[in-house]
Amino acid sequence: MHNSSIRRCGANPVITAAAVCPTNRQMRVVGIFNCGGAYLNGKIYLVCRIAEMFDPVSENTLVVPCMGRDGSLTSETFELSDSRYDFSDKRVIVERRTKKTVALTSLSTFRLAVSDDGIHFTVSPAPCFLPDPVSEAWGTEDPRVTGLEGRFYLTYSSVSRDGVGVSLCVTDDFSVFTRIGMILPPANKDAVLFPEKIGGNYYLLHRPTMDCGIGDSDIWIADSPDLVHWGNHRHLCGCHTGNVWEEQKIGAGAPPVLTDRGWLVLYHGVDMHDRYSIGALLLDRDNPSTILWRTEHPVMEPEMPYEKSGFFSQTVFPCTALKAGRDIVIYYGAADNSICRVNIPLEELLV
Ligand code: MAN
Repeated sequence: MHNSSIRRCGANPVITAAAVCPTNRQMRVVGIFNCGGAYLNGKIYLVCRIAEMFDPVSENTLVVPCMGRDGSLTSETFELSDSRYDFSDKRVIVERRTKKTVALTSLSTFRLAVSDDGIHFTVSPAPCFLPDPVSEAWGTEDPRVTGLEGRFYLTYSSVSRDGVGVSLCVTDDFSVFTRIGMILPPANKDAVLFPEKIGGNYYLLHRPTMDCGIGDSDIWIADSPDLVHWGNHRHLCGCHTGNVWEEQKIGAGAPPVLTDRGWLVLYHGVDMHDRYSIGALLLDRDNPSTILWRTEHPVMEPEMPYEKSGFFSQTVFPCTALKAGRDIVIYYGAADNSICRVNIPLEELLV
């Protein structure tokens, strides 16, 4: 695919933290990024991940937000000089002895952004729903929206000290969100639902995270009779293709889009330097566990300043792909900071 076919929106980033008011006075919005979206009644609705932090009380301390058991916002304080912890990754605090993440530096929740033209968005002043105080005590992340049987289903990461699992929620109008619950236990994320049943079953792509030394963090496929009970799990595609840009791990990005040639799936691929690029897969329409085609080179890489530098630099992270005439419109998180838009002609993408 030619780089010239990729038309990043001239107004990028289309949504920045400046457009978002904090959840409360103690918090500061540090980013609005990975977002799941859909068309409804001529508008585009994006459910966006926002990340908020506390301002530092002193140069030597880090105060991190999390949900308390009673559902209120609470905090934990770390001394930056405390040698038990590694603060080198801006996103997490890691205990050196156990190599475990003991806290996230920010708390993520979801905000709705609405637009008539897909470029100018209004962001709601309150969260779509608050994280569950137990299974989401460290926040909710990376929503994907699938329009299915006239409703909109949200798959997202539920994060707590017990791990990261995949939860499901449903809305009819992007106003009231009803939780269905955790559908895949930790460690799992990057789950996307197919927008229709195939052969009488619902289908899901997901990404078990491997850290036991066997296997890789790859894309898997599962099916279900009721959207809640998932089984028939199969490994779909792996990160060890010999392509350096996706060598560390991969994960489904946006929910699959049905094309004349099959299901188009945009995914993210991560290299050994934590650089996130976008790849694409084509799956058989009637048997989506069959891969018809996969990109060898990334469809898109971090190239613009707003993609190369941010809260987590060198990151383009797609969670929405919508058909718009001959184009696929992708909304993606740029450097864990802002939301950007790019148009790619479908014909070019499938070459
Ligand atoms: C993980 C997730 C994403 C995030 C990237 C880059 O894959 O937490 O939300 O965008 O890391 O930080």
